[in-house]
Parts: sequence; C-alpha cells; structure tokens
Amino acid sequence: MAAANLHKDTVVYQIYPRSYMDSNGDGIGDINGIISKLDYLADLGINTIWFSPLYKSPDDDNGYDIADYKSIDPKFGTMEEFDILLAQAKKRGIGIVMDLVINHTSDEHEWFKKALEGDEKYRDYYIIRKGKNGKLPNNWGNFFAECPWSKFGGEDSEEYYLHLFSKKQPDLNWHNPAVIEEVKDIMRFWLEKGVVGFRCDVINIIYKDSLENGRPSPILTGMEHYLSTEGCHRILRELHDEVLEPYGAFTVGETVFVDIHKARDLIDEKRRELDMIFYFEHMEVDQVIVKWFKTQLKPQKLMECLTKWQSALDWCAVYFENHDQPRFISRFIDSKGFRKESSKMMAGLLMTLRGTPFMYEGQEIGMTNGDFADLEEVMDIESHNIYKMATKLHIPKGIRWKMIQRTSRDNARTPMQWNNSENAGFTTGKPWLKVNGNYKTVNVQTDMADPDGVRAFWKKMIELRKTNEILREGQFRSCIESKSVYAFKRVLDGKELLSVCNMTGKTVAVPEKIKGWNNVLVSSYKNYEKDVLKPFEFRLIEK
Ligand code: ISL
Ligand code: CA
Repeated sequence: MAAANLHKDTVVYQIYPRSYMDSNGDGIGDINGIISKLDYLADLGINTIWFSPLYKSPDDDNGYDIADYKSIDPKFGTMEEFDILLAQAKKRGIGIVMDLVINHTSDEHEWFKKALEGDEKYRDYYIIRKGKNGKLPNNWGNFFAECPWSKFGGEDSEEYYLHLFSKKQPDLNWHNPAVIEEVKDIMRFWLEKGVVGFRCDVINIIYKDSLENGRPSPILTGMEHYLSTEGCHRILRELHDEVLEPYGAFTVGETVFVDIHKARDLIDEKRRELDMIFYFEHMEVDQVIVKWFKTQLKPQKLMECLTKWQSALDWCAVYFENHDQPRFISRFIDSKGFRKESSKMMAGLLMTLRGTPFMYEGQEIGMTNGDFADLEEVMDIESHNIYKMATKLHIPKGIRWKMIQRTSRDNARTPMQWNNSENAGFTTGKPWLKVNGNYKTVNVQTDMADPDGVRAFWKKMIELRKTNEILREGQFRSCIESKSVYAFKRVLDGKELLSVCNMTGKTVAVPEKIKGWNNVLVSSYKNYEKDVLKPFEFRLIEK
C-alpha cells in the first residue's frame, strides 16, 4: 500500500487541463497556465493535483484517447514545462497524480498503427475477431452508445476490433503479457519523474474474461464478462507489488458499476490492489435506468446512499463532481437562489465525510452547469452520440435537447472563471468550449473580494479537514437522514464531532435528536441561529 498512508492525509484537486488557464491565447488551457495558478492552489490548501490526461492525443475523447503515453501534447506545452510544473508544485507541498488510461489507447497510437500494418506482435495488443456469419463477433453494448465493434483495416475487412468507448479508442488485450509489461514501463516513466500516484481510468473493466454474448440488458450488454474479473484483480496486484509499492505511490481506481461487495475486494488491504476507488452509486441517485434520463432528486436518497457507502467501506475516495458529471449544485439539490449557500454546504459535507476528498476545479467558487444554447455549442462525443441515438429512437427534438442539457459531461468542462473580463480571464483567444454566461458574477476575483465568499469557506473546511484528527481518522456514524437534514458523527477515541447539512432552501428547526449538541465550531452562516438551520446551512458541532 501507499507509503505512510499518504493518500489518507491529502485533499485532492482535479484539473481538467484544457479548461483551467490558457497562457498563449489559443483558447486551450495549458501547463504554463496551470503553473501561473499554483500559488492560488497552494493558498486554497489542497495538497494533491490530479490532472486529466496531458498526453499526446487526437482528442476524440479529450485526451482519454492516448496516442503516446510518454509525451505531453504540444497543445498543453512541452515535457520540460511539465517538469517545471512538477518541481514548482512540489516546492509548494503539492503532489501530482496522473491519469492512467489503460483500458484502451487511441487508434492513432503507434501500437494500433503497427497492428493495422499487419505486425503480428501488435495485433495481439488489441482485441480483434472475425464476424460471425456476416454478423458482429458478439452482442455487447458500448459506453458511448455506439457499436463496440468496428471494422479492422477498412470496410472490406472481415475482422472487427473491440472498443467499449469510441471507435477511436480500441480496447487493449490484457491477456497478452506484453501489454502488461508496456504499462509497467509507462508507469515507471512517470514515477521516476516523481508523480505520487495514478487515477486509474475505468480500471475494473480492463480484463475481458471471454467474448461470449452477454445477457441482454438496457445498459451495457456483456458487462458480466469484464466487470472486476479475476484477471483484473491479478493484474492490479502485479502492478501494485512490482511497480507502485517500490515507489510508495498510491492509486485511486475509477471503478464503474461496482457494488459494495466488488468495491471491498478491490480495496481490501490484504489483496494489495488499489488504495481507493471512485464508486458511482451516489452519482446515479437522480437517474432513471440510464444516465441521460435524470430527475430532480429528493435529497434523502443522496443521504441514504452516502451513509450506505460510508458505513460499508473502511476508506474511500469521496467526490461530488468531476469532468464527467454535471455540477452538484445544478443537480442534486434545488438550489435556485442559493448558489453560494449550497456550494458552502457541499464544501462542509465533502470535507467531513470519512475518506479522501476529491474536489474539481471551479467547485471552490460554486460554478454551475454550462449554459449551452444548442448542440453546436456542445463538444463532448458522448453527448453527440446520445443525441444521435435519441433521434433514432424518435424522441422529440425538444426532449432530446433537454436530455443533453441536463446530462452532458460538458456541463463541468466549461472554462474556469477567473475574473469578470472577457472570457472570464481564461483566455485572450476563442475558448475551445463556451464560457458560462454567469462569469460576470461567478468568478474567482469577485468571490475572493466578497467577505462572505464561497472560496473562503472551502479554504476553511480544507484546513480543518487536514488538521483535525477526528475529521481525518474518525469513524463515521449516521445520525439523521430526513427529507431536509443530514447529520452524521465522526468518532475517534471517545471524541465526537457532528456534521449537519440542511439540504433544502428552507429554514428548518434543529431536529430534537441533535439538540444536545451545543458548541458550534463552524457554521456556513456568519449570523447563524441556535435553534434553526438556515437554507443550505452547514454546521460542524461539538457536544
Ligand atoms: O458517468 C459515467 C458513469 O456513471 C461515465 O461517464 C463513466 O464515468 C465513464 O464512462 C468512464 O469515464 C472515464 O473513461 C472514459 C472517459 O471518456 C471519461 O472522461 C473518463 O473519466 C473513457 O476513457
Ligand atoms: Ca494554450
């Protein structure tokens, strides 16, 4: 496992590089832009940054289709600049976590190109099969609502390659030991540079047990053949023991469709596989069967889900936002008119749950979902594919667009809002994705000038999370999950703290059950009142 529990003592901030800060006016965030914000990040108090992919990529899926794992894409800068970023971050006590995307490569990766040229060695890096009686090799589904099989080597070919994501993301063949060795080598390359860990993209699906037909299902037919297979467990242990452990590096696995049982196996210390996982159940409490149908959530459902996972796993990554999810305050709670209040409540909640907190750029100033006017303003491949599928299903245009507006991953990918100058101070050029129209009021500069600002509260909560041993190590005990109030204890050596969130826009009475708790250590309101919780108020209380 990671050295000295490094991963347990950190607050992680995720940067989506193309949307953070553009230093040269080409409209795309870059490494020099990030370097210019390191003081800002150190001041916020975070001590790890996870970068979404910076590697060379044709950007079919914004870098999650990697063409060269040991390079920096020129649009982001150079390897020399990356080394400076690493050193400058280290100087400020900030470690770097890289995104390890190894379920698939880009179809423009040299391995795939060589495979296409007929090189047997590299053919076996991918999953290539003949069709069956003029049909596809199997009936599997695809994460991006495409067909998961595309012709290998042109339309006339009889062969297909498997891709669980876009057709420009061919899946690697993890049955081939040479693939495992390649990945070890890539990991060592970044570890030698001094990165402290990896976020492992869709890591629980890398090993396909078989390519048999799957049980027909509305989502991802075939997944029983690749979700958390024994082969996957074995590979994770090998990577852990041979590569990660010698460097004292930690991992957080993005593990899709895990239940508690599967999650436990992946992070069981005795099994030596992953240090932490991202589970998804709390991200799905507002969805109806598939992720592109969402409802307005009843907060109680979220509370119950959080309690379930907090109670079941000893240690876990905790998050409410990332580059794949709509913004929390636009989504889980009815926060209209309470943007600042609800953002602070989210900060309090995230920093007081047990586990390692992962926050996402813009969360610290309460950024909201993108305000796209039509599909042309949306860049995400997943959104475009879903729109196409909905068209095929004859879903009316108005509803189709509403689905995309609500669920698009671009909601969280809009450029970071730094100030109220043009393009929110993100770029002097044309931003790659439309800046949210609310940047005149929602931006770092305005927020930091506000004595009651959102960021100041995040900063306070981050500091507490890092320094308070009960918040760092205490056990979780649920206390109240009502229609409006979530309250839970953190308990360490007989000492207790109570974390309380009003998840509604209404003032509510302090519930009887917690009336004995009197010493308010933190409230998200300056002028809080003992007996009531104001709209979206967060409190941390001692007895
Ligand atoms: O929201 C999801 C599940 O509820 C999915 O978006 C899921 O997170 C995703 O399909 C897996 O995500 C990761 O791998 C993808 C990439 O597009 C995402 O950006 C990445 O986070 C393929 O590499
Ligand atoms: Ca740039």
